[in-house]
Amino acid sequence: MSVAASRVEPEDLEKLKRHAYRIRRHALLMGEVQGQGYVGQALGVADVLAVAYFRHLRYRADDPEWEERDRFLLSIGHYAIALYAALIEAGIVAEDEIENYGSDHSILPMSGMATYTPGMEITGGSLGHGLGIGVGMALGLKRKARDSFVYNLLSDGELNEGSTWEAVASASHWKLNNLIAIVDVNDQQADDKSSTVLSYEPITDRWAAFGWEAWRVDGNDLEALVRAFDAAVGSQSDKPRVIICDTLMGRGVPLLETREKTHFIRVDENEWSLALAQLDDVYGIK
Ligand SMILES: Cc1ncc(C[n+]2csc(CCOP(=O)(O)OP(=O)(O)O)c2C)c(N)n1
Ligand SMILES: [Mg+2]
Repeated sequence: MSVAASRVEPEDLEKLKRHAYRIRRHALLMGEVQGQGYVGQALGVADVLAVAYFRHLRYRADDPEWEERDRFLLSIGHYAIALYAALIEAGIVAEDEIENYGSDHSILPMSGMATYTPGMEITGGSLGHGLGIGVGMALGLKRKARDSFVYNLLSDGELNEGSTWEAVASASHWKLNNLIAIVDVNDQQADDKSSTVLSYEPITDRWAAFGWEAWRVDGNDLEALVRAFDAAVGSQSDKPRVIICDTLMGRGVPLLETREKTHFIRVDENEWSLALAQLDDVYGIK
């Protein structure tokens, strides 16, 4: 679908850029606590999360269960570090929780769990269930005549799951125009490149054939993301919406962008400060 129409103000982009930088920084600081983790994914989706949390999502930082909030479902439990970084940036989780990341009794466990963390709507470690839960939530909200949106961030690996496609079919059947799927296409999964394990192209046409409005953008281009999100949220159609985001794992930290096999990374102790310095460099921060 075309996304050319909406105008993006330069000051809005600057604001989003700052949030995306800080989301990346929070994620690196959490990664450093454990010395390893799904940091590449967090850096990859930081721009997507910045646009979601700082342009569109309705929430109250001091009342994460506010009934009229939009729901953001993370089905990829291993991406929790990415969502924590956004929740910290949004003021839903306190910044000083960073130092407890992944430790026993922390509210920030390495895999996302709804009962542990404010703002974490679902427990998502078993892949392929987020969109199905999203369908149920979106249907429920419609039946209660609420105007909240349900977002689900899912991964290209989750497109291998039959349950995802059942949810895709159900969403258009029920005309869930309050459901917005966001697919992180980083062409990576645990064992290999996603496109090698099971090809997913033509990805936009596949979703469209199931009755979704579909946009595909460079998921590390804030302006393109803003246009796609604005179009998806603003559409008047009765269809569910999907924004397919091509992202680069490790984005913003050159030493991690170029690392082989980035699904789960270990970073040497002395490399964390280098990674933070590279991030500052990329953003022109002294
Ligand atoms: C149902 C299920 N099968 C397998 C796994 C093991 N697993 C954890 S992460 C992962 C990779 C999934 O692909 P993707 O989310 O695209 O990986 P990434 O982009 O983070 O490398 C797998 C297979 C799981 N958590 N749940
Ligand atoms: Mg992937």
